[in-house]
Amino acid sequence: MPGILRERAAGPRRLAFRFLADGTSDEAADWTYHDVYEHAGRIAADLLDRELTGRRVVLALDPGLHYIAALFGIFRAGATAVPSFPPTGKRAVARFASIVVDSAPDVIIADRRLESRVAQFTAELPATVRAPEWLFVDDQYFLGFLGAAPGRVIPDAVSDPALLQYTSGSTGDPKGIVLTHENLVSNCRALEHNMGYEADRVGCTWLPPYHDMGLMGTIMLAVHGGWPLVLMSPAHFVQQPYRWLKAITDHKVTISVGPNFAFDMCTSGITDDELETLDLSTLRQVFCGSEPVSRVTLDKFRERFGPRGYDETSLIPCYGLAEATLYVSGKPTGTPLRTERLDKEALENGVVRRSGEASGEPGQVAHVVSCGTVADGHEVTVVDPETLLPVPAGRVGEIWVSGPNVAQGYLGRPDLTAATFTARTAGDDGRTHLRTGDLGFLLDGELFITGRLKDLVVIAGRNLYPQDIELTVRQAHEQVRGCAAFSVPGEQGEQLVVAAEYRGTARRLAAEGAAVLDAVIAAVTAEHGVRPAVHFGPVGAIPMTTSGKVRRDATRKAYLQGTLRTLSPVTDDTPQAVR
Ligand code: 649
Repeated sequence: MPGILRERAAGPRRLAFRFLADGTSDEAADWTYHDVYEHAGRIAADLLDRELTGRRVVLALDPGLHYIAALFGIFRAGATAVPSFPPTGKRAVARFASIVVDSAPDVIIADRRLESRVAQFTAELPATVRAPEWLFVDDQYFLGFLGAAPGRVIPDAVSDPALLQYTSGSTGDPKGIVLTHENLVSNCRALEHNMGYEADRVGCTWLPPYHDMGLMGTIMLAVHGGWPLVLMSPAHFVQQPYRWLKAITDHKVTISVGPNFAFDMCTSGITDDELETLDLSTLRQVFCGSEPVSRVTLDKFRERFGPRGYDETSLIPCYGLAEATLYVSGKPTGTPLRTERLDKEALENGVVRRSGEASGEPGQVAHVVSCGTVADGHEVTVVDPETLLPVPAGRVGEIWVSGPNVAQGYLGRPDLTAATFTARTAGDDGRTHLRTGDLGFLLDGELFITGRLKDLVVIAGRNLYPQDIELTVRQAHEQVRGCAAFSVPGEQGEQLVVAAEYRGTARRLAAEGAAVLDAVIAAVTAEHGVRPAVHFGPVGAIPMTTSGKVRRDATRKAYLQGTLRTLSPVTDDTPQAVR
């Protein structure tokens, strides 16, 4: 990656990044590739002074141009970047600490405004951990340096670790995905194969720069392709989704991206007056991935924004995961959206059966949107997770991926790495595969995602780990014993449910129930930012495996069927919206 930036910087002075500092076009800051290269040189020189080639550097800056400079500075110094969010807020600090402990960096790069909080943060680290050094960055930091000779340039070693991505893994069990420069470049090439070449491409993103989609999907892709990218911070988008579409309008953006929930936010969160100011007719590619792509969402988005120039052919449902750097599949550019109407009950049993036009109540039909064709140079095999044999056509199974986007593994976790990244089918097709933990099927060479084997709970685009939530619940009140956290479909997307075992009689729960309920709701809301529905049952109500693991899927099924044993009347079973 650093070689590509060097090449771009040596070319004509063209716009690389435009950061909308306040989320609008009023405060736009522009950098050319040359600017990026020079600012990166300042960071690289600092890291080289500390002899950090081959070492790890946590990148915890706010979204913005400095983030990009620091990322490429780390690459230029030949160090491994560990992209993170800034450690502000209780939950973020705990998660940040777990990343620092796992990745053992020599340096953390953070905004100068965090300088006064370092002591507080360091107190969170276990005593056994060597405290990393902090490098604080602000505008001043770069002044006086620009124009000076950049630091030594380390030649690209393509198979060296470039980046550690902490997208997956709970706070109690972080997993750092090791990506090489080869992985990063391969991911860009695979996406470019899908996107094709366009001379006048302009991108726009508000995605967090510390996750796979914002980092490998937008920032690196723009540098690799050499086209300008308009950026704003995720907070500015979430506060006012209008800003995203206005930026597309103002800067004649041709390519953008968002998870399904972002399209929902736009449909319901933009006023008629705001709508009048939008022109989305320049958009030729809009990627939608990272959570299930809903036909209902896309229909509503088209109805609302079609009159403002949005053409649904530009929408690209796509699928990927950080363990495969990012990209696994996407709709080929220029083709119509494809949705299959399937028999819902058959699908739940793993069978893909088209539902006839006439037959079936609406509730018995599942509308599944195609996530397109598999990335160039890659292969997807759909495998029965029990027998490890590839499933016959027309069956749902676990999605296994092979190809150059597949990462090297999880840092310091050889067993888990072997099981996840180098799996072999029972028939052994001579290849190793990444087990994604996602369920889906292939139809006419297109990939459809239907569910997930792993228990991850995704609410409004946030990945919540059931084991983290369960820990919070068990600690919330002494009368809570076992518990299971899972999600169920609600009126406003997925809703979090906590099923908890209460150590006591129904009579006692009736007496103190409100206090226990409040304690659980308050703890989960404070720790995880989502208000759960809570179901209380007696001890033994939650299904367990013989080895004592919570069977979340069985608990969820029993809850939905109404067969989960209960201790009424304090159960608050009404799912609540995300706060
Ligand atoms: C998925 C990332 C897929 C993810 C994105 C291509 C400017 C504008 C646009 C642009 C460039 C500049 O969620 C992303 C490919 C973007 C090109 C942009 O181009 N990674 S993750 O590791 O955080 O989570 C992975 C899990 O999310 C779920 C699966 O469970 C997966 O294991 N997931 C999906 N579930 C259902 N349907 C989908 N389509 C899903 N995609 C991811």
